[in-house]
Amino acid sequence: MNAPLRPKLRASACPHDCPSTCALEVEVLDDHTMGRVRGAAANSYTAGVICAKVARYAERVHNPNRLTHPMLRTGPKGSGQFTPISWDEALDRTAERFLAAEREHGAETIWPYFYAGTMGLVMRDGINRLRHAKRYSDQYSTICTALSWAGWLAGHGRMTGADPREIPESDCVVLWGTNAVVTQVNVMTHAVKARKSRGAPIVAVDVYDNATMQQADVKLLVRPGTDGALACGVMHVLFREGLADRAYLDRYADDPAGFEAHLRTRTPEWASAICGVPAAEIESFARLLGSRPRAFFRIGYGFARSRNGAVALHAVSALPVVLGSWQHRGGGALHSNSGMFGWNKTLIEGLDRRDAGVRKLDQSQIGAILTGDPEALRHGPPVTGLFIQNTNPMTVAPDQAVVRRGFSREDLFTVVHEQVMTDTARMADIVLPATMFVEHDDVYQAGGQQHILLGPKLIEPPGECRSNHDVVSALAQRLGAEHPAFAMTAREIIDHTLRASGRGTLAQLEQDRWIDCQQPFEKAHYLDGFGFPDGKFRFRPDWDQVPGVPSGPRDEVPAFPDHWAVTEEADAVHPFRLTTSPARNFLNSSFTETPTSLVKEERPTVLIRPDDAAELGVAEGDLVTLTNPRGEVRLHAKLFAGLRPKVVVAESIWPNDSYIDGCGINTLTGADAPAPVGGAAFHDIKVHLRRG
Ligand SMILES: Nc1nc2c(c(=O)[nH]1)N[C@H]1C(S)=C(S)[C@@H](COP(=O)(O)OP(=O)(O)OC[C@H]3O[C@@H](n4cnc5c(=O)[nH]c(N)nc54)[C@H](O)[C@@H]3O)O[C@H]1N2
Ligand SMILES: Nc1nc2c(c(=O)[nH]1)N[C@H]1C(S)=C(S)[C@@H](COP(=O)(O)OP(=O)(O)OC[C@H]3O[C@@H](n4cnc5c(=O)[nH]c(N)nc54)[C@H](O)[C@@H]3O)O[C@H]1N2
Ligand code: SF4
Ligand SMILES: [Mo]
Repeated sequence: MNAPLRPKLRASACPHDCPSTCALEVEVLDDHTMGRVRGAAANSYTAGVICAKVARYAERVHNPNRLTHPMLRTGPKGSGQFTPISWDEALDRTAERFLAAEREHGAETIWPYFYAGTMGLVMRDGINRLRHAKRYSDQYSTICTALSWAGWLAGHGRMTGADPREIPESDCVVLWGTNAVVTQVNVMTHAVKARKSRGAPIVAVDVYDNATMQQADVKLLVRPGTDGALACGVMHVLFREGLADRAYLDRYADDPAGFEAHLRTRTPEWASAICGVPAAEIESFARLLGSRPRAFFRIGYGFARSRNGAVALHAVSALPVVLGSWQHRGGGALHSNSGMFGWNKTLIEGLDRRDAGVRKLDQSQIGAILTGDPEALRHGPPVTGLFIQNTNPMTVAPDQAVVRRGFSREDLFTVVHEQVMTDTARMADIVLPATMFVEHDDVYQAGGQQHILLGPKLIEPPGECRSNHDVVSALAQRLGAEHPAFAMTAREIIDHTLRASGRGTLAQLEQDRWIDCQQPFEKAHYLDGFGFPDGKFRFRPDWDQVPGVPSGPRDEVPAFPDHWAVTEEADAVHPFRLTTSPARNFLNSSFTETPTSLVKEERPTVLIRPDDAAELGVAEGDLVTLTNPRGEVRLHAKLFAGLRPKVVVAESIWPNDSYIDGCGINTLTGADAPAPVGGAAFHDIKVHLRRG
């Protein structure tokens, strides 16, 4: 059991969609007011460190822009004209419209749409209970993890990895395609310990010299979408120079000889021509790894957000296998631990009411779906009712011009349950005010570490805000949806779920603050075998076995790790490649409403190399227009040398009206579903660039 906190400091967990899932200590000033937030020093992963944006969370909770009352649209869609109404009226109107739509088109015409604005299991996933009880259209969640998880599962067969608390025991820490300083700061806490105590170098692989690269000892700057080539070039050298662990491979991999033969033509020169990293740097990185097989690969999401992302992630995740890194404490890899927890979510999600015959619509294709694309609608009825919680698709979803057209449809009835007036809430017919994490009870599970944490209600919400669970339950009652959990409190659901999952009780968790679910070393390091019947890592995966809805021609996916040339390449008209990497002071589109984050991020910008800028006649601070077949975005130039030629980076997702013409960065991203199981290729974009 952990020591009790000082008075006024209460235990909580960060609810945001961040791999760190920090254990928090929140200062409670009175029943309605919170103060500072700190990281829990006693939690072995958080270790007292959290990001600056959550440390100042009071700014978000006590924000004058919070939504506090239900509202009805009075002006045209998107006009922002609303009038306050009562909860009863808001819920009655919603139920009336949804029931009428269901009578006309069938239940699949309603699409509950959600994502991970809160990672609390009850508040995030409870919407699925309403969905299943009503047989509303299902959601295939592709916007974040589909590409990378497919790549990991293809090789490992299980979504777990090495304990990140082993990083300090590592001889080399590789941060591949994750801007950890910005997106999951705790990784750095542990990585820096390895550097201090063992002289372990930190290696960063990214497309620009970001905050993490700037702290790294070895920087590998790649062109976007070419990580498969870099990984293969490195593995070629490992085999060629006898640095591959052949004894380990014979025991733990499916076809090391076939893979070695395949790599024979993947020389550092071949890789360099594709990824832009000089061949000499590829060779020395390979030798560094070969001399330090106790290497920890923290494999991020960023480099998988390309049309070849699943194959690239599989290729990178093959590296610690070739090195035999998994055999060592402090070695191996972590992408996500989300397969570790063994939850029984029947009650939360109403899985006992699920009808597998109901159509599943691709979250990332919300634009095509709302504009009536028959393929995207799986040849079913149009979507005429949307109920949205925890996500802001008008800003974050790809192919924004199409998304906007969809939301503008007069015959679409949209209900958005939100904390603040987002671009999506502005398109709603009814807006409902939501609680924030300190105002409701929930339980959280980490992705980038191994704890289950409790986030209890600490203060009263402002105005008439209600939690997701309360709103889902109130709607269920009016819609005739039946399930025992609609009549339970969030606390009862948490207690029941913990028990059903073999994780104790709510009372116990309340006392202990968190549960460390780390698997034993042998299992976490796959020393008892990878997640396939023969226990072997797959260099040659069977993509048909990877869970998810198939998309694209799977038979065209390369047999072995490789550079798969299906990215959106630059061409004569669009000579630049763009990535839309995350901003330090925002979290996706969250925190774009907090004053300090806004001041720190200043305004939407695009990073351009000085020589590229000079060629275009662009100077620091100039307005530039980025164009591609999907649309046009105008923002300001920032000259930045740490990029490969003809690569530009637009950090952060601002609200759409922060851009000169009101078109946000996702106007440029594509919503086509990459093979093998879909996903969103947010960093795989060709653009034309001009001054003005
Ligand atoms: N401050 C902050 N924190 C966040 C978020 C945020 O928006 N802001 N978002 C949260 C969410 S939802 C998630 S899923 C995680 C994601 O966190 P990460 O795993 O870090 O993934 P990304 O944010 O997509 O991108 C990480 C890095 O990948 C780089 N990248 C892009 N394309 C390529 C490529 O082709 N190759 C290589 N090697 N690198 C590439 C980007 O430039 C960026 O620096 O972070 C979470 N944490
Ligand atoms: N260009 C570009 N686009 C991207 C990305 C990128 O790297 N580049 N990253 C993508 C990724 S990885 C992701 S995960 C998505 C994320 O995109 P979103 O899922 O839309 O995440 P956020 O922008 O943080 O928006 C979450 C919303 O949920 C609301 N919210 C939070 N808690 C609650 C709650 O308890 N109840 C209710 N009702 N609402 C709540 C917040 O106020 C916020 O407006 O964006 C994707 N979009
Ligand atoms: S680092 Fe991530 S989990 Fe930790 S407080 Fe910040 S947003 Fe939350
Ligand atoms: Mo994400």
